[in-house]
Formats: sequence, structure tokens, C-alpha cells
Amino acid sequence: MEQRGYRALRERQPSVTYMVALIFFWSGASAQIRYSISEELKEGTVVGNIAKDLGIDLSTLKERGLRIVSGSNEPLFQLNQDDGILYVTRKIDREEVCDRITVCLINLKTVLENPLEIHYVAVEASDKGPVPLTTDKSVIVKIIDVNDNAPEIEVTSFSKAIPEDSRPGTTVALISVNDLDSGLNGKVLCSVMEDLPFTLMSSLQDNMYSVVTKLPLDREKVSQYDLTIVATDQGHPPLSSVKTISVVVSDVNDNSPEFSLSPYTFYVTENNEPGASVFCVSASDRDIDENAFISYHILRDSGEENKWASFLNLNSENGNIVLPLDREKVSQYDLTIVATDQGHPPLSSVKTISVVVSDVNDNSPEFSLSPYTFYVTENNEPGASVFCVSASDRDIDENAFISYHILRDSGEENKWASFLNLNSENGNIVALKSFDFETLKTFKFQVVATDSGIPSLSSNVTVNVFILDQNDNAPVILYPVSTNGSECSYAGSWGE
Ligand SMILES: [Ca+2]
Ligand SMILES: [Ca+2]
Ligand SMILES: [Ca+2]
Ligand SMILES: [Ca+2]
Repeated sequence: MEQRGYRALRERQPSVTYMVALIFFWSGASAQIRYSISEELKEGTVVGNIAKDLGIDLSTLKERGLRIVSGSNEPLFQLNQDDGILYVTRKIDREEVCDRITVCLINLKTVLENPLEIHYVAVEASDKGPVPLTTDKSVIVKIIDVNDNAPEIEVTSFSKAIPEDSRPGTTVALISVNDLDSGLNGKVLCSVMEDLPFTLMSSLQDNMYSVVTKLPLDREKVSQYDLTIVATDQGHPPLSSVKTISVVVSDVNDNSPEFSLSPYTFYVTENNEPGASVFCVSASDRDIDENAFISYHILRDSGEENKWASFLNLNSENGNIVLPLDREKVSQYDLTIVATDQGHPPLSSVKTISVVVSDVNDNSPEFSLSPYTFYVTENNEPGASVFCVSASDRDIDENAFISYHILRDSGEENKWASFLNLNSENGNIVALKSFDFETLKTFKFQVVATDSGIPSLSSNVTVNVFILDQNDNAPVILYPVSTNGSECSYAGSWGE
């Protein structure tokens, strides 16, 4: 402000001429007064005694009206007219007064009246500006820089997101730092926090840096970094600034889908509800978005699986499998499921799963013949096995475990069956008495085969028995008893 006042003064040429004259007037007594102060001094701090230093009689000061001519409404200094002491009237910010000129000089002009004396204060600037007028008596206040400006960090260019597969050395941001102080107070060192996979590289330009990656990144471990840049000047004490930038690590499709269970074996009961999901395959993907969107399909590369393709349905989106189950047709499915993400390029995983179909008792025993017809020669030995019935069951285990019994109801039909004994486990039938052809030529009865399922299922078969007459002729084998491969045997006699 003092300088602005001075420049305005200089433009008025008559004044300059006058001042030069005064300078000559004073050339005889030369003494340069220079005061040095720090900036940011408290208001009222004494700079020096001008009257004493100019050699002015203190007793005449007030009378002669020693004062500073100031062009500013807010002068930096004031002069006490009683004692000639110059003191600071407000905080002086070196950078405000002198911009960034290394040597900051503020020049004051003092006036004394009766007779008029003007002590013109030269303007000196370190780099440019008017050549200072040579003066014999000038009051020069030199302001020493104090470290009152922290460095400023500016991010000049910034990638908000970098792909996780970026190589170490990839540039994330460009920053510049600026410090208004001079000398070491304005010399700035920059760093980033050590524990992050980033580092600073200085550039060809002063105070410009690039933030680069120093290690490989993995979005699946850390998806965002808050990167703090610290700029510290070398003043005493040093001042610092920090700036934090958020770096988002963007996803790359570097994970294949993973099936959630291993091994994948499902146990499902047959006769399931038509159209309902039998089971569900599920895979997850550590990536995000389309790199983690999974679709499923069945790998149809074997004849066996193609056979099922017509009735097996896999929902490609949710992994639900719809499959009508009949254990008696297919008791186990071995399927290869493929889970594929939608990355570019996509990644896949395969998993072989087994579906084991559990049995339901949905089949009744089936007799090997229906009806059975047996021929028994009369005079058979009581207690000997005479014939055998056999049934099979398409289910398994308990559901196919068969026991036999003779249906003994009150009807006439089954009356003769009371002379027979049926082995409930193997279907062997023993005659408890000897039949007499003359009394009984034929009879029939019902045999029931029951499985052990819960609830159990049964079948009936009719057994027709013909008694053969015994005579002198040699016996003839009429009938091989077991037609169904049953292991039952009997020791009977056969008539012709
Ligand atoms: Ca993926
Ligand atoms: Ca990824
Ligand atoms: Ca059964
Ligand atoms: Ca069954």
C-alpha cells in the first residue's frame, strides 16, 4: 500500500523535482537508517526511534510536526510525535505487502515543518520497479520472512477409478504444490502414506508430482483407497498441508464362479411334484456386476446326459432344476453343471453333481404267474413241499421285501387251503395231508404277497391245484414247478 502510494506520487512530476532538490539539500549529512523487523509482529511493536536516528532535537519534534506521509488508509506504521518512535500499527503480512519478492522493503516518507524537511524514502525492490532514489536520510524497514504460509496442494489431474489389473507405475493423479514463503520456508517436500500401494514420483517441473501405483492392486481385497498426500515446507517450525484423494479400484473379471457345495450330491425322493424344483445349484463370484452375474447350463457332452435332456430342465438364472423323478426308471443322475459369468471374456467353472433318487413304495409285488396251476399226485407224503409261488417288487429294500400268506376267508373256495402251509418268506407250499384223488380232484385258493413298505402294498394270485390219480403206470413229470427261477423246491410225486 505504501508502494502504491509512492507510484502515484512518482507520476506527479513536479513533486519529484522538488524532492530531488531536497535530497541535494540533505546530501551533506548522510546516514542511512534501516530497521529490520519480522512480519506478523503484534500491533504496537516498536520499530525504532526515527527522531533520534535522524538526529532531530526531541524538544522540537511536536512543534515541527514530525509525521509519516502515508498514501494508505490503513498505514502499516505510526510515528509518535512526542518521542519520534516508529511503531507497527497493524500486522504486516510480508506476502501481502511485497507479493513474493525475496527482499521486501517498505519505504516511508517523513515530513518535518518549520522549516520544511522531507525525508524521502526510496523504493527498493529486489527484481524490478523504479530505480531507488538515492537519499541521504531514509528510513528503511526490512521485513524478514517468517514461515506463515503452509504449502498448498492442488490436484491437477485425477483418475477417479483405476482397474485392479493396472501395472505398478500406473499414474493415478498429478499434483502440484505451492508455498508463498521464500527460501526454506517455501521449499516443500511431498509424500504419501507409506502403507498404501501408491508412491509419489517427482516430475521434471518443480513442485509437480505424479501419484503412481507401486504394487499390484486387488479390488476383491481393497476396493477404495483414501490416499493422503502430505506437503511440508522446511521452515522452522515447518508447516504442512494434507490433501486426501479417494481412488476407486474398478473391477476386472479375474475370478471364476465358485460352486458353493462340494461334493454336490442330492438325495431326492421320487414321485416329486411335477414342475417343482428338485434342487438348486448355486455358485458365487468374488467380482462384481456383470463379472459376477452367473448363468448355469448343463454340459451335454455325453450320451447318457442327452438321454435325460428332454425332461430335465435347468433354470439358467437361478440354478433351479426341474426333473420328474421315478427311481424305477432312473435311480441316479450324474450331471455336469457349468456356471459362467458375464465378464469379457467370461469365466466358467464346472461341477459334477449326483442326484440320488430315494425310493417310495409305489409298486406292488407282482407274482411270476397269474393264475398258478399246480398238479399234485395223490398219496403224497404229508409235510413235503408240493409247489412254490414267487413274487417280485420293482421297489427296493423294505419296499421290495415280500412276505406271503394264504388268504383264509370263510368262503368255500379256501376250505382246502387249510391243508396247506405256506412259507411266508420263500413261498414254498407244504401239503399237511395226503390228497386222495377219489375224494378231491381239484381246488383253488388265494395267495397274498405283501411288501414291507409303509404303507405296504399287496397283490393276490389265484392258485389252482389239480390232484392226479396214481395208478400202475410209471410217474410222469407234468410240470416243472418253478417257472420263474425261484429257489423253492419240493419233494412230491408227479402223476401222468
Ligand atoms: Ca467373475
Ligand atoms: Ca475382480
Ligand atoms: Ca413295493
Ligand atoms: Ca418305487
